[in-house]
Amino acid sequence: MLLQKSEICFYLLTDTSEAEKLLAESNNYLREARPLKIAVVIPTYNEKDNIKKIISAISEVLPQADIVIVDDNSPDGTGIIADRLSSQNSCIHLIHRRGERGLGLAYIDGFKFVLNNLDADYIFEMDADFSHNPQYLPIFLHYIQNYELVSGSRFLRGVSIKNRSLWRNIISKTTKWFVNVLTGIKLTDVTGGFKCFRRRLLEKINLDKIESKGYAFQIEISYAVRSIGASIREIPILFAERTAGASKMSTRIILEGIWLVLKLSLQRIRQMTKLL
Ligand SMILES: Nc1nc2c(ncn2[C@@H]2O[C@H](COP(=O)(O)OP(=O)(O)O)[C@@H](O)[C@H]2O)c(=O)[nH]1
Ligand SMILES: [Mg+2]
Repeated sequence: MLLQKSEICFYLLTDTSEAEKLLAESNNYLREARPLKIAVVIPTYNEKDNIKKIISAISEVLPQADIVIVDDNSPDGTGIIADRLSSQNSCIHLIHRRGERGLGLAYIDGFKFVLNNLDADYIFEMDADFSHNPQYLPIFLHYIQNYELVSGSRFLRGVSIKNRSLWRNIISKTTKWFVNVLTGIKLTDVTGGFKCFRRRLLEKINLDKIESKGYAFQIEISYAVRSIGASIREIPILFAERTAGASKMSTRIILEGIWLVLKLSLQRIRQMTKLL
């Protein structure tokens, strides 16, 4: 896959106008979003300064939403705060994970919980740190009516990331390009974590087969969705770097991502040669 001319133009340009336009538009879909049955799954690790605020912000937009917090026994007491909130509101659910921690492991437990215990038709994944603005939820729900997955993208028509250095954008965009070439996922944001799934799509994915424990989960689930041939719509989102707490990105997480991409590309080559 060669870089197209327009892609080169927009490769590093920060352009938040499309994402901001969508954010403003999202409010128009509030009325159609409110009767829908939805669940929002949020993995947390040391988010004591964000947890209460993010739950309130989601409930303000969509008061009917079930919110599933999947906490990995956070040392800062995030789980204790979430416990208190869930005892006061039956829409807030808390999964206390024990043992090995990881964003991927948390999402798998969260999705299984929703499928087994809640009647949500639309299931979101999003971060606790306000990098994903809950005001976007109605517009995701608008688009999901015609697709099986709606994925928020930071790299659709320019880079819509606030407060991030140029070099991090270079690394992110280059990584995404390689992942797409090697795995054939073909999304502008393969590691994005703001997504809305139709329930039927999540039911079709064999969650027990997903092996990524960390952030590589986002690539692996995107690959699984593509393999099923599900319909995907990407929409531009404004991604703001967190202002409270710290990122949990680590070398181990990056290495797991590289290993996964190599594995998926081999798998893809094997499938392609079988077809010949
Ligand atoms: N349960 C759980 N959540 C995690 C873990 N690592 C990160 N998270 C959560 O995943 C979301 C994204 O993580 P973050 O550190 O902000 O990633 P970044 O935005 O890429 O720097 C946040 O809500 C984190 O609290 C983990 O090991 N376990
Ligand atoms: Mg973050």
